[in-house]
Amino acid sequence: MSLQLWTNCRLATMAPASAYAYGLVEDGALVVDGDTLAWVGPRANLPADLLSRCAVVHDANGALVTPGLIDCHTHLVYGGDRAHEFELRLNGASYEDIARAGGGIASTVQATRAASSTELQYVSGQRLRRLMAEGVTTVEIKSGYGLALEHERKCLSVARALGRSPGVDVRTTFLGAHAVPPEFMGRTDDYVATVLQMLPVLHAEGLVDAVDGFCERIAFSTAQMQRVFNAAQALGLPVKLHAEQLSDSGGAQLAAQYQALSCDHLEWLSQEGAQAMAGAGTVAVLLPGAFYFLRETKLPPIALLRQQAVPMAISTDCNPGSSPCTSLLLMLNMACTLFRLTPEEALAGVTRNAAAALGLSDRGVLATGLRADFVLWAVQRPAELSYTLGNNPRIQTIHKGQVL
Ligand code: DI6
Ligand code: FE
Repeated sequence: MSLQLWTNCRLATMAPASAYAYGLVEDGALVVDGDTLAWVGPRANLPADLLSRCAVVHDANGALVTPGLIDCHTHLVYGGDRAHEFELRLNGASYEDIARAGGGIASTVQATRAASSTELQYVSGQRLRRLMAEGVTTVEIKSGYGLALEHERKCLSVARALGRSPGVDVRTTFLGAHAVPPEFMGRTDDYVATVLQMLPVLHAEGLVDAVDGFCERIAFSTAQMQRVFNAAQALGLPVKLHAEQLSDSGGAQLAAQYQALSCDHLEWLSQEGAQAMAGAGTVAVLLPGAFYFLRETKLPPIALLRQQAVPMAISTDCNPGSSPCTSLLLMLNMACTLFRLTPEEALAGVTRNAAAALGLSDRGVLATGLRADFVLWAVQRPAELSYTLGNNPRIQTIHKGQVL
């Protein structure tokens, strides 16, 4: 079988055990067999028999090559927008005030319910293409703006349909426990019972890869999330949690009891929460776009996460209310400037650790046997990807061995 060779590359492999920052291989080469990396290393070490089987040779001209970027936390399927609430906030209302007054997530639920699949697919596809333009090859998409069976199904089906577009993989997450819809106002436990009914139906239709919830005083309590997690566990589905975003609810400890793939946001994470996450191997997904857009001042406890060796991922949180953002490169910059991550931690956060946050062990690192998802960048140093704002140095994306 014929192979493809990429040569004359600087490889930021992101290999965890490398002696070099970013797992860097100067003057590297990659051999691709179908959709898989058949060999990764210094060009000088490329075995001659492998080289002789390479029918196609791509000269990268010294470009930096990273794993395909992974945006591991998005809500990108939604209708409408929340520009008006942005104005209200600039006139003094808080995000929580607006949510309590029936706006916020509820207003996007109304617009999403009113939108057809075709309309949702069009607007969401545009958002997805903006992420892909910056080298994203895997995206997680949550439901959570339908909040009723037919509308959650519509959103998850749109996410699955987007995942059939060339050049990208989509992982779907059921976020029925995102907010209490208007028809259940004041009856949160009844709505949780409805979530428990929706989950097995949507799972049986092949629409759910993981289950998430919003554990917060304006959303669901730990006791309510426990009911949702029990239902997920019964179906063998992994869980995630929006935890400690606006207050410390102890959501991280609960999620860790269920071996959650990730806890996300975490501005108010406690020492006990971080320890529980470390013990369970749960990834901390940090969302600097939401921190920025809501003008939060409480920083996620980065030193604590480092001390507990909790892996950190970075994501856009693409959503209309708290992070209307479709630039993962901008999130790299904000992770460094706002959260003081190093550029190497930030890049690991959108590659290796983002893969772990989705439970995917076949990508996120450039290594033999893993998926041939990678990006060529016109930069000298990997830190340039975090350093600039509004610059897109992507040259080429390769997804499953196919040049886009
Ligand atoms: N936390 C968030 O930041 C988003 N969802 C969540 O649970 C915000 C969603 C929205 O405001 O529409
Ligand atoms: Fe979110």
